[in-house]
Amino acid sequence: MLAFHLICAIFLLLEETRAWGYKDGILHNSIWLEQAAGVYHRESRKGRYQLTYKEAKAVCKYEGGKLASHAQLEAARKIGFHVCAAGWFDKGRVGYPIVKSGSNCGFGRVGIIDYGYRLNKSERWDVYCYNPTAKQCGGVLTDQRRVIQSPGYPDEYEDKQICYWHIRVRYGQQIHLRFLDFDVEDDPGCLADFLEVFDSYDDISGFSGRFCGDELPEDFISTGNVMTLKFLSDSSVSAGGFKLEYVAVAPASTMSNTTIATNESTVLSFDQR
Ligand SMILES: *[C@@H]1O[C@H](CO)[C@@H](O)[C@H](O)[C@H]1NC(C)=O
Ligand SMILES: *[C@@H]1O[C@H](CO)[C@@H](O)[C@H](O)[C@H]1NC(C)=O
Ligand SMILES: *[C@@H]1O[C@H](CO)[C@@H](O)[C@H](O)[C@H]1NC(C)=O
Ligand SMILES: [Ca+2]
Repeated sequence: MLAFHLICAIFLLLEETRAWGYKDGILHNSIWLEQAAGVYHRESRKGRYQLTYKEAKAVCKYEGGKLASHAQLEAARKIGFHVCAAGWFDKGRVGYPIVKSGSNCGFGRVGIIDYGYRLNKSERWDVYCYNPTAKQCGGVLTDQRRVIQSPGYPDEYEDKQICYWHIRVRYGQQIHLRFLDFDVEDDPGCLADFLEVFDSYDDISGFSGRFCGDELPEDFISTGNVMTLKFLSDSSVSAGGFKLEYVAVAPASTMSNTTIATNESTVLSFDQR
């Protein structure tokens, strides 16, 4: 009976995975590190659904937090924490918080989609941690203009950081990224520490570059209204970090082949928050 339930759960999960896609102009799938009320979502550095219960606990503990409780997850959900990826939370349970009902995530329901107590703690999922004092590292950014910097900047970043910034501007706009300062541990393949840019709302598609060293990367303009930045640092050797800025631009300004300079006149002045 248990095996049957497990097979059903896996089947539904696969169904959901297939159903992820564009809706209302943005990609609705996993949103890493969206943080609300001290609750945040982490996946393994190896990728999605790679953490056993023990590893999940270690991930939260490493950052000074602990597994989120059902009540903490629900409190975060009530203020908009919406993540379409199942993760471990307190007491060996697995689930995820859904705010907007949709057939592509949460089986049309809202609330904590709860897979319940898992007998097999070797199953691999993501994790939901609780740490009200966690430092800002990544997030979902919807402002028209925003400065993004490595954790702790202008101080050196710490080892073992993993940050995702998901940028989403208005439908029809594009995102113009400009680097202001850049210093990340240098190695030939950028295998140690790196910043990656994805022309997409996740880090699965749209890979557009991996950067390390101290050379300022060139400007980047997204094709759509979403972009993802991913920063990883390994377990040794830090550096000064980075600072960059993005600006939402009207598509017309990117139609020529020449790189546009960031110019106030291309910035749409509405929707400033
Ligand atoms: C527990 O889950 C893991 C990972 O899915 C699997 O390899 C293992 O066979 C499962 N163990 C039992 C007893 O079902
Ligand atoms: C723009 O760039 C593309 C690819 O780099 C090139 O094929 C095309 O000729 C360029 N167009 C103009 C107007 O320069
Ligand atoms: C921005 O663009 C406008 C019109 O193209 C131009 O007049 C202005 O000098 C530019 N400003 C900067 C700071 O480049
Ligand atoms: Ca390093």
